[in-house]
Amino acid sequence: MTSNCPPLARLGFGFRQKWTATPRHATFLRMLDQAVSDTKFMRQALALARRALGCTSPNPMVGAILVKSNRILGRGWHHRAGLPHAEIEALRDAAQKGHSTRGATLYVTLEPCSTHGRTPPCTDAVCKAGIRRVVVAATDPNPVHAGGGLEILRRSGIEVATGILEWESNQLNEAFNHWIVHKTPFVTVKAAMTMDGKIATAGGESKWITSPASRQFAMRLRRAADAILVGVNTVIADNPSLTVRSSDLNARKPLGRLRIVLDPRARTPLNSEILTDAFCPLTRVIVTDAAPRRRIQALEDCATVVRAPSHNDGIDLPWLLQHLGVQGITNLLVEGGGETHAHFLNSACTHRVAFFYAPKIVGGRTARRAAAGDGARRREDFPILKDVRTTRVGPDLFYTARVASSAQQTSSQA
Ligand code: AOF
Ligand code: ZN
Repeated sequence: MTSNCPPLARLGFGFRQKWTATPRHATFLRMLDQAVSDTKFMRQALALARRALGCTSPNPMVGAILVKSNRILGRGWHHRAGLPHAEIEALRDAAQKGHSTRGATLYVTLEPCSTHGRTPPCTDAVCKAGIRRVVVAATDPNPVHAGGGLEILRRSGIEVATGILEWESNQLNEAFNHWIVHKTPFVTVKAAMTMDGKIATAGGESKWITSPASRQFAMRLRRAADAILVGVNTVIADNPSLTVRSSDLNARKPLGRLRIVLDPRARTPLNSEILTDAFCPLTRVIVTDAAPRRRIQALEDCATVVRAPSHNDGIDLPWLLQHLGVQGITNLLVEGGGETHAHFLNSACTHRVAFFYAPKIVGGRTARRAAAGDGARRREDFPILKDVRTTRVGPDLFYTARVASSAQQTSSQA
């Protein structure tokens, strides 16, 4: 076989000379060619999945593409829980365009479902459509599927390949993947701070530490979240609206998200944004037995009040996470202040941190810190971060990492 080694050429290697391949080389080239096009189409399927960012909860974001002879027949993505899954959307798209899917390859970012949920099993539709090959990025961690869909497809004679851009797919559905197994939300602690870890000046000024670019970037975190949580001191100090606003939404209205205030003694001011704006039906104030009854009654006129068990004068966070998980909250964004961050970080209730660092230094003893509280007393007690990623956002640094648990657990695992 004489060729220009097309897969390598597509990867950007410029082979000018003709190349004579043995049969083994030819097989290797075919495999390489397939790996390159699998990655290319899966990347496109992931881009489709991302279109529904913040819309599919408690379902995952999933994209699908149907391909025959290197030509795309149909595209689809899961728009919202209760609506058809990505594979069904792609099959419909192909049918609408008059394409036969017999013998086609399906690229899908998550293993096709195999049981009846809000919608029928996708494995049935894939088999009926005469698909020859299914390429999957990640298996579905949902215990009712978890590899079962792949097994059904294989038993029906369909060739199945898995693990193409698996990390990217798992990253996209990090919150769903946690919630579907643990039934509690995936918790991200987000803070915008100076290089010395201050979220406000000594005078309490917090607007604006980070750049407009970072604040826009942070809106994507809000958009991906099902609920945004703050402590009552943040409501008193900053009067935030906790809505999703975006420059690409331009003239469009802000989007509402569930807004949660940790307020053991029911101190949320009745004239605060979150109790008076158009989204107040989305506000939940979490109180404990320490809250005066009259304050609770006043809050109940504006929002939903949830009575939670207390722990060390605060809210029992594991209880709260279970309460939210039952309600289908898969992705919780904790946005301040320092005491609330510390509470989440020190009670092993945080899975990811998302920290924005502005190139500024406030200094001083009284400026508000990103993680306040008493701090860890022993080396074994502080949370350790792993899988660190950093990105420049305008003049700022965006730092995100998974919480690996406490130092003690991490060293004993090592
Ligand atoms: C797929 N493709 O696009 C999605 C899947 O209640 P249902 O019927 O919508 O099923 C929800 C479950 O299906 C969800 O928990 C997850 O395991 C899977 N999501 N599967 O084949 C899709 N969104
Ligand atoms: Zn499905």
